[in-house]
Amino acid sequence: MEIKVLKNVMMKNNAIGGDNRWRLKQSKVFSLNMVSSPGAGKTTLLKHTLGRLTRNHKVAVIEGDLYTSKDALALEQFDIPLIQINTEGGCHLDARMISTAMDNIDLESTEILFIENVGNLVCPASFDLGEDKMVLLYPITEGDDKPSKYATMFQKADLVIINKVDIAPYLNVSPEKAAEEVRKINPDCEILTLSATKMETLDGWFEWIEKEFSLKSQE
Ligand SMILES: Nc1nc2c(ncn2[C@@H]2O[C@H](COP(=O)(O)OP(=O)(O)OP(=O)(O)O)[C@@H](O)[C@H]2O)c(=O)[nH]1
Ligand SMILES: [Mg+2]
Repeated sequence: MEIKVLKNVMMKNNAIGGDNRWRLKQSKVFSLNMVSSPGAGKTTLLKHTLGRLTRNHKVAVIEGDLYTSKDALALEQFDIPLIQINTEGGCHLDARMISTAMDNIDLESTEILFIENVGNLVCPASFDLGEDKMVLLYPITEGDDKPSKYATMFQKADLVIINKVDIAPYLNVSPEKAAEEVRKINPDCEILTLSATKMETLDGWFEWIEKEFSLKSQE
């Protein structure tokens, strides 16, 4: 009985996720769902990313958080559409929340939409939001053995960003080993290694966004 209820919830979410994807495609918006465990560096990376991308792209952001608006406030300096969703304890964003947020964004005037999901390495994997790409931030500070332990999230990711590599020398962890572990779980995803706090390490990330944005524009 419980399994049936859960199935219904997932089916409904996936249907709305499909609608979201169609709306985004109609408006030629390239969308990214940024997922990770808490504190992995999503907002830090977004801040640097907006600093660069808003020079030549029309960007919008949907911020997901349990209770606060801290992450949205961290991005307030940018003159962009910025929607905060509070899940009030919910461990993930769902497609309906994104649909409602999208109602408040002029999609025709948007090229790239970033969605920062709630910090959680399990639940967001099951909820399609309608995004084009799922980007998983994997901070090396959590250890280089996490991909097999949280396999679903790693399997679903289109891009895995191994973050906080500046701290790796101080811990008993290896970014190379972490990348090997990611490959074992998801041989097809792209992998980048960087420090979200260091602008000089972000070129590969910016190139990946431009490449994927350009592919989306040609669809
Ligand atoms: N040393 C170092 N610190 C980092 C790096 N990236 C993020 N941090 C720090 O990690 C902490 C958490 O970063 P956030 O950007 O808030 O992480 P988040 O994923 O948005 O966190 P939640 O939204 O709470 O899940 C902050 O103190 C950042 O300065 C990095 O590459 N290197
Ligand atoms: Mg954040």
